Amino acid sequence: MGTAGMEKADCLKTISILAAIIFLLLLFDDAGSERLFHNRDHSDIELPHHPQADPILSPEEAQQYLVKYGWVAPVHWEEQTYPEIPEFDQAPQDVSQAILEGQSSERHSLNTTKKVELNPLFSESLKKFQEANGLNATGILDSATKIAMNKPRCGVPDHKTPSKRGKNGTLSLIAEEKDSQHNNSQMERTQRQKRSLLSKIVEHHRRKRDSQGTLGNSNSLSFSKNTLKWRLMGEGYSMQLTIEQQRQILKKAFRMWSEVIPLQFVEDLNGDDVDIRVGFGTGQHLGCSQAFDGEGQQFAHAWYLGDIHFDDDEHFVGLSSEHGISLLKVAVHEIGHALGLPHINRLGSVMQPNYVPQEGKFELNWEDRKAVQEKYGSCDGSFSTVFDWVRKERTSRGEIYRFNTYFFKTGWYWMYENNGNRTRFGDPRPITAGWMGIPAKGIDAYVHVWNWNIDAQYFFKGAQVWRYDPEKDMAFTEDWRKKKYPQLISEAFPGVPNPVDAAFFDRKDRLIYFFSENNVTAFSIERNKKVEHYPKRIIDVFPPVDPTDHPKAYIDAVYFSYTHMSTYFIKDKYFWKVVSDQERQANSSLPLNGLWPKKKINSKWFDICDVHPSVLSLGT
Ligand SMILES: [Ca+2]
Ligand SMILES: [Ca+2]
Ligand SMILES: [Zn+2]
Ligand SMILES: [Zn+2]
Repeated sequence: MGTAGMEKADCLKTISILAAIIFLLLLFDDAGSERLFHNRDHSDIELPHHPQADPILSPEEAQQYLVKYGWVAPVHWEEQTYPEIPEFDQAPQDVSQAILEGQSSERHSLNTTKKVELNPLFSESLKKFQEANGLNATGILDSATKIAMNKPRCGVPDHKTPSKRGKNGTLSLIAEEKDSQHNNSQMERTQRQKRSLLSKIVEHHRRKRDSQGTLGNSNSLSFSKNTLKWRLMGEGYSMQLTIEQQRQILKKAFRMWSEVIPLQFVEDLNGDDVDIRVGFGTGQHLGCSQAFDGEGQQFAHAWYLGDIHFDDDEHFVGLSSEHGISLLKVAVHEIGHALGLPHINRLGSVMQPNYVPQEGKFELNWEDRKAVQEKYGSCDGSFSTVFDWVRKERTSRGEIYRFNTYFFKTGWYWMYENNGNRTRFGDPRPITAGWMGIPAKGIDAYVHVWNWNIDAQYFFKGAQVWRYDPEKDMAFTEDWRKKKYPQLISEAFPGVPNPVDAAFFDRKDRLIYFFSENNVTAFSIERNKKVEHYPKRIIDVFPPVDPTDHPKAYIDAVYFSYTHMSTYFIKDKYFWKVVSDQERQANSSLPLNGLWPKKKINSKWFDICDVHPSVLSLGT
């Protein structure tokens, strides 16, 4: 058969297939087209529904931007929680006008005519903006500056007057409420004239709501509590993600802050005393004084200890998506404002005013942590067991040892990354999630016996001891010597009293030291028996350098740190470092095994924070 014949055959085949398709389409007329329609992803028809933010192109528009975000003069942002709601549904131009009211008369006149005169400060404030954004500080509105101004950004001004709320970073709204009643006069005076009836109603409701939450129950419901309640408001759901997704992302965002400060957040679905209200909206939204601007530019805004709003004209995406704006990242940023943080113009900070797409895992960086800890302090907990977990790793260059420090407390544990001086993101986790076969909570002590011929890890609780198998990453039920676990401490370590408060293996004298109440018992691994003349008083074996400063009894944990090459005694929120050999060589008057005066645990190990039990399982 020639090529012509082939073509003819193919052609006939195609025609018959087409005919069959047409027949099928006719047959399933309605159902077919319906199905086709529903299978589309709708992205082409959904996009035009979102009004677009007006681009900033002219010097007048640039000036409005600079005024709005506080580059001309700091903005009284917190004081405008619910100020004047425009009676006409006007959008962003109105905002800068509202901001300018009560300020200098020349600036007040800016927006009264359509053609805006440029403020003499325009060029100066533009320079500041350019400098902060890493641009040439020319004071001229060039294209690079326009691009910077049109980037997605947070609606909270970059420069605002300091908030009067929550002095010293303590969340005391009772004090604040009282304070604002006394101190209200000045703020009230400036705001009174411009307050419309509608805004008065909103304000009234807010005050009522606040007083129910804080004053209503006298002192018991103060904001000085360390658990804050938040809610995704029913009238403010996003149209883009499922409600479940929205709540999960918000939970995770709140949890990220609670991992670094002694504050916990809990979602409250129906109580009256919610502290932080979260909602999505477009344009004029949720009774808010600040209108959103359509798709682009402003994506959200928030108030200190108040509300958080997201612009639902933005394309928000969930946890795993690469396109659009990550709701998690924006939520973490806005919660930062709700906690009182300003913008931080540093690469890597979550408090940068502009949205930076996320590459890889997203965490609070050092600046974010330090900034929020300046307000709320650092976490200082006590721990039941602390140890370095050393594991062997086979690499192409041979065997190496890696270690991290673990802090156990009740049923939770944190892994501490000594290199970064911080806990792992997503901690604490339940003990059961990381350590198989040992008790789920209340571990008394851990010992790593590590010698030229022994390498064994033990966990202690009550009268029993578990041996852990690092190869299988679970507790032995029977080790290679056919010993069954858990064992009684009295059988595994004859002569050692139980329960133990703490224990550690000293690699120099190859003895395990077991601590119980005010006594310590040394145990020889090689001879498998208690060292003679023990137990002794802890204070005699580990004497204080300063006689007035010693933990004496009921030690929480003792551990040797490979990072610091030192042994530490830990009790309550303090640690005592054991005098090292080098220190004794330099100063012979120091006692052998002496304990230096105590220091706070959180002065050496940072950000070991509790999170609320309701979000414990969210850790990744
Ligand atoms: Ca927007
Ligand atoms: Ca302990
Ligand atoms: Zn912001
Ligand atoms: Zn709003």
